[in-house]
Amino acid sequence: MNLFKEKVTQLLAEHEAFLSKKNVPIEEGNGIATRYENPILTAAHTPVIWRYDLDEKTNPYLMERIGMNATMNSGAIKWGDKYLLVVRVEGSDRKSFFAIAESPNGIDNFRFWDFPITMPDDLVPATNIYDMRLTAHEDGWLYGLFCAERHDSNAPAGDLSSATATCGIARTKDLITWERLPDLKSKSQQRNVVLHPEFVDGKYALYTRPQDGFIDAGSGGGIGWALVDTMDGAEIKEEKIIDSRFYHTIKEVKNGEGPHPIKTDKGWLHLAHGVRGCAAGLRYVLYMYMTSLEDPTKVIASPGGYFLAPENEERIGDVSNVLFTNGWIADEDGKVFIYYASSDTRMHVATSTLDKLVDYCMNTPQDGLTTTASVDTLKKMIAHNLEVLAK
Ligand code: BGC
Ligand code: BMA
Repeated sequence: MNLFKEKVTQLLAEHEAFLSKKNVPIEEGNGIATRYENPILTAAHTPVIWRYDLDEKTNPYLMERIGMNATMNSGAIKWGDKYLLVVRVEGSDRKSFFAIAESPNGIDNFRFWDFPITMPDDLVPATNIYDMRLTAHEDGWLYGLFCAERHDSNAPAGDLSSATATCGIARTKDLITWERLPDLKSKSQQRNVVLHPEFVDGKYALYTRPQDGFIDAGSGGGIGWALVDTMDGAEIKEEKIIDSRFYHTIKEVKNGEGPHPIKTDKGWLHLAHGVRGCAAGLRYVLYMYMTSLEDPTKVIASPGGYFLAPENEERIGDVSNVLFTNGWIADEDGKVFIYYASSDTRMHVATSTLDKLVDYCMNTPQDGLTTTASVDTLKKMIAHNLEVLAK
């Protein structure tokens, strides 16, 4: 074997060993969800055949030719007996694209399929697309809703940063061939739009996030809800806020639905992100809530505070102090795999169960919105515990 071939063989073998590493749960925690020792996907997990030209003639120094910067905000679905993520991969050129990574157990051994997703861009081309929410809808299609970002054509000359956010829509039956549908029509900009898995009153139901500008939620009061007649030319005519933002909470500045909610016998279980501002910039944490099975616009449980916030290495990355989620999987046995990204850099998994998460939502005290209310809640718990311990 020549030296180049040897180097390629070694590169592939080292990558394979890296992908095969076992992930182990971190045992200490808060009893609600279990984190794992290693991120499940990083830029280094992207295939060698994406990054290196393996031809000695065109790459004699065996250098990376296409840089990968990050793997983050991934949609998730159980596909047969495999755990699939539609990963937001970001190249070193700052373009995000979707690629599928597959694991046999949901916690390690994630491997990317050879080719990224070819997303048709035939209607109104976008500059960047990201953060896909997957929904296997009862109409038989698997939908992917994502953010389509374009330079704002009304921006003054020289302003190369103003952009618009719109909800892109595509559907597939096999995750390989995607049909692009027209972007969602809405009076406001939209990011974090999610398709509810069931028809409601014979219509498609969307969780929305109206926003005044590209970054600012502004007068958009929180997570919204809209019914549309079709997904092929979907248009929001009426939108109602179902999960509002409040002053001095973890979702003061913005909030957005994560993946679509999971149906339980106690109600729809929701996972979302909440954002607040601070001197260090925006801080993104995850929170949960539940809505009624009879009326999915009615919030029936709203545990106070965050469910997961950035910890340790999760705090640091390209956009630090961010946890973001747009994918989870509930197995038949009730185990839940929560896929979240940290600091727009890497993907992690946390596991729990439907029973625990419903208990968490139903029995965690609500945010009383003031210090006095929080201290009252705390005092009740302490007094009760002292009674219990004295028995
Ligand atoms: C980035 C997103 C981000 C958004 C708002 C986009 O350009 O790609 O990750 O959420 O800006 O900050
Ligand atoms: C956004 C999201 C994510 C990202 C986050 C932090 O608004 O839609 O794409 O993780 O900001 O940059």
